[in-house]
Amino acid sequence: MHQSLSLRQQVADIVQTTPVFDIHTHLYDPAFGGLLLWGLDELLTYHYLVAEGFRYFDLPYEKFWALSKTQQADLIWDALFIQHSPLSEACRGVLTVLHALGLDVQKRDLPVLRRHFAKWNVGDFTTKALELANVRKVCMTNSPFDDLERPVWERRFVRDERFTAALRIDPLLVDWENTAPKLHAWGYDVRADFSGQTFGEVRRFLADWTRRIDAQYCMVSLTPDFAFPADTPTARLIEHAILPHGREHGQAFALMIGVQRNVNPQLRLAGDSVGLADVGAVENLCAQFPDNKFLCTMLALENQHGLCVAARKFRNLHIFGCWWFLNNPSLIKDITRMRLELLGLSMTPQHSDCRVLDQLIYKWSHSRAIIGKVLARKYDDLAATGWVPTGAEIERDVRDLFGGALERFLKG
Ligand code: RAT
Ligand code: ZN
Repeated sequence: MHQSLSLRQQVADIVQTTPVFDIHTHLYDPAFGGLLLWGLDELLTYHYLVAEGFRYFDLPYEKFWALSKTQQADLIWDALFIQHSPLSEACRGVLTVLHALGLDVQKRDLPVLRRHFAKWNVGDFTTKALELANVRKVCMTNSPFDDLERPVWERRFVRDERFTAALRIDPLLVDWENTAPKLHAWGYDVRADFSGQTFGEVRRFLADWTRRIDAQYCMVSLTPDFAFPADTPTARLIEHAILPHGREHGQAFALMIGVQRNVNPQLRLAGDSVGLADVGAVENLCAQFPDNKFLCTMLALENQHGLCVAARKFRNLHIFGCWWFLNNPSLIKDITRMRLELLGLSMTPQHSDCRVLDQLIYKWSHSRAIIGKVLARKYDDLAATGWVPTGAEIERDVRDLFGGALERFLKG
């Protein structure tokens, strides 16, 4: 019993002190200026909280959107923190951040809390957030189709090495009709009907952007009805452009599957929902293209077991994260335990999906606590057989879970 208690403490300590590579976020290198969101009003207007706020607000959607960010934050604070206790995971996250920054949340004094943030500059705050979260590196989500982001890449800038890039290509795969003319305007000889040099030219576009941003992987989010093989522009582009590009550049393709976009457009960014996807599509990709590497996360809880089983069948598949509506303690616990039981350490249990820098602090503090407990139980089970892990073995394993296994997968 005594040994088991100290083993648990040892695992908890190692999980706390091992730095993380956060493999999917919506944060930006500070060189992107205003695109890197941070501070209290951004925290309060996170789209997870906007969705929760509207459960209580008694005002039309347009009225909310017409308000300034500060006014929106005021409304959310009042509805979700003052009028009701902030029990949801996204609400609790705001409090974890404030507490970690040494602020007194007990007074429930929003103006005082705001004044604290006014003292920071973005450079120092970036370092502070990364330190408090114990994150060594974050991967951004970088879209050449984003009109605010693209010019920054085109101008070029000195990279902050704590921020790596991922090439995000949703419009290319899910809106070919409107994207083909854009590529054409940018000098790529593509045709809407895929004739001529279209696939080669899409590959040239992918190669140009891979080089320009030094993309660690190429990524897309897809609806639950994603099918492969299929006679759709999405499937054709994947087969004839994305995957040949991936093989040529040794670049993995990350699929985030199961988001139903805009089920309530009036909620804007907060208006997406979830649907059950077909794990078979991912298995088909892995089987048909063994020389490609795939990363995958799925949004529906009901898909998690099937996805684990798929990863057991295909070593070119690395599964990651408890994405979005799954990023809740109860679900992280169950999903992580199941993944350890089915896949051992050959997966990445969590990414943060942060949109606001400060969120790194809570997302990793909350996830670390759960992953640590789940892992400690697993080592306890081993210890009961007489196989007691050494400190070095636990450190090695946690490094793998916190980005090391993924880095090896991407390089391999
Ligand atoms: O989690 C989120 O913030 C979502 O809005 C999405 O950005 C999702 O993570 C995605 O990458 O599509
Ligand atoms: Zn995301």
